[in-house]
Amino acid sequence: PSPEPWWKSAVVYQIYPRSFADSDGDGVGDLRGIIDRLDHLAELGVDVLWLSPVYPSPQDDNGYDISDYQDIDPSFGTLSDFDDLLAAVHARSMKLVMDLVVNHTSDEHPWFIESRRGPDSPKRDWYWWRPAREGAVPGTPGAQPNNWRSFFSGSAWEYDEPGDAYYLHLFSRKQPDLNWENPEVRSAVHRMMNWWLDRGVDGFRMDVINLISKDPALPDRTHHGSGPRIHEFLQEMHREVFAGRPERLLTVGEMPGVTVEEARLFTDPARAEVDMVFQFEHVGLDHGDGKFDVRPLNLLDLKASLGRWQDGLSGTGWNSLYWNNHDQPRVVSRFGDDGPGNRVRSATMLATVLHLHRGTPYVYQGEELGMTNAPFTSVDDFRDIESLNHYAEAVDRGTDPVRVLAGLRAMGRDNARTPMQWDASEHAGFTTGTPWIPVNPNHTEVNAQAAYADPSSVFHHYRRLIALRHAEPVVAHGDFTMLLPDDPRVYAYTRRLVEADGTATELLVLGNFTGDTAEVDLPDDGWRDAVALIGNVPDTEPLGTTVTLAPWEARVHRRH
Ligand code: ISL
Repeated sequence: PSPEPWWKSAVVYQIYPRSFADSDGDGVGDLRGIIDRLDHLAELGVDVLWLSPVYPSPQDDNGYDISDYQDIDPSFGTLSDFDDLLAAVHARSMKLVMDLVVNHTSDEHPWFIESRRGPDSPKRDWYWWRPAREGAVPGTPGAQPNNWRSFFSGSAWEYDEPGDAYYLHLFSRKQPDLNWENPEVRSAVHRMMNWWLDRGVDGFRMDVINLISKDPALPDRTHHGSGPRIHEFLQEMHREVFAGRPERLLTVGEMPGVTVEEARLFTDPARAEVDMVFQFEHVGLDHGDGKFDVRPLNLLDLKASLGRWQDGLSGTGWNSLYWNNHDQPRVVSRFGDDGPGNRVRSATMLATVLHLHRGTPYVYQGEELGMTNAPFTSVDDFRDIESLNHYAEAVDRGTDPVRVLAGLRAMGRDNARTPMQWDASEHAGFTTGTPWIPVNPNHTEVNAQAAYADPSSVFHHYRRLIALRHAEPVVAHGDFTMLLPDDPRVYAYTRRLVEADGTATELLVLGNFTGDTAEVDLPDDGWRDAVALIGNVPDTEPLGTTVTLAPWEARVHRRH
């Protein structure tokens, strides 16, 4: 049998370069800043860095609108800085994964500038151009080619007068969608990917990759999802880019709306599509009816959802595990308690419960410090295009601005985008200039320097979790069994691996998702002598058949 791929026992760390570390005082993080902070990541023990986009971009969507795929934006540095970063990462035995944003380009990309010239442009068909609806006056309300809505509010169609046609943009109007039906588009993307891999990068995180295939008839509908040729496109990409390479790379496809049944197909190694996907089910459980509407998380829903993904991909596919990224609110504020009394305890409980699942964990910058949501007070505090567009549209529709703001405060993407909190100094050690978005005032307490000095900090807990994955094969490779699916307070499961010599190793993972003491009955009394491997409460009682968990307590025990 072929050996397990390395990324099954790896932990990935996501860097949002804008907000990580600024080396030149312009208030925006950069590549040199990352190089200066690599010790932090090596100390944490992560195996892979994923960089959010650093390519030239008008920054309409913080770099997810790319105007040149094969260079570095001057605000982040140069290609030679990039090569230095890559060498420094490799010198520490870490890997580097790039963000691949190819559902759309910037409207300032030369491909789109050319395409926009008119119907005779040789690149006209590289994007989705369509006339107004039959009988409608172009450019007037309701004349759009179909009813598709942009993820960033409003119609997904923008009327372009020079060519008297609309172009499709599932995100901002500065992010026109590429037409993957056109084979020239696909081979241009493959060439670009090969260029980065030849440069030495170790894989790609693929932005909204399930959206690249669209039904060419573009029928009216309410949801965007995977189109009819998605599997074909990914298999072709695998052949053209990954198959011929001697080294094993990492690919993870971000796929809004993907179901576990689809994910099983996407991640089945025999189909050669992607190694794993980012699914959205578990981060949608606390959404209300409208965008950014919040409702409290029901733990039973979370267990049912993550448990279904564990079962659904077992034996065939592979899960990615995440609480946070640059699009999601901070998990300690969302599913934990970010007040001073419980912040560390709940952040470490959440980390433990996530990292002990079967799959590859992703840590988003600042998560390892227990960074919290930002105390935004007015709409002027937000920078994110999705948040600003939504606010304008909702208020325009007559929604109470106070209510819209409350939603943004809880769910808005800028919560995750405030600068990394390195120390207690004025701008948290992020920059000597004025940060592009203010640092969270709690950086005076919540920061890396303070965390290093405190053995019970969130940082050291993440470090121990990552070390545990590297040391204990059952963490990466064991089977998963959910326990107590109907307990509304405690998340409980086991992992089990039969080693080559026939001995079985089993882990028991318990996490109290409440601020109250919680008691649970274990399914058997064979955990009595189980070794405590990691936990977030000192001097706990040994396990009996009944366990009493302190508020937000997490523990992991091992037996043979
Ligand atoms: O963010 C969302 C809703 O709040 C998702 O529905 C959406 O699918 C997600 O934003 C997609 O994310 C990726 O592509 C976007 C970019 O803005 C995000 O930052 C990126 O992660 C467009 O490139």
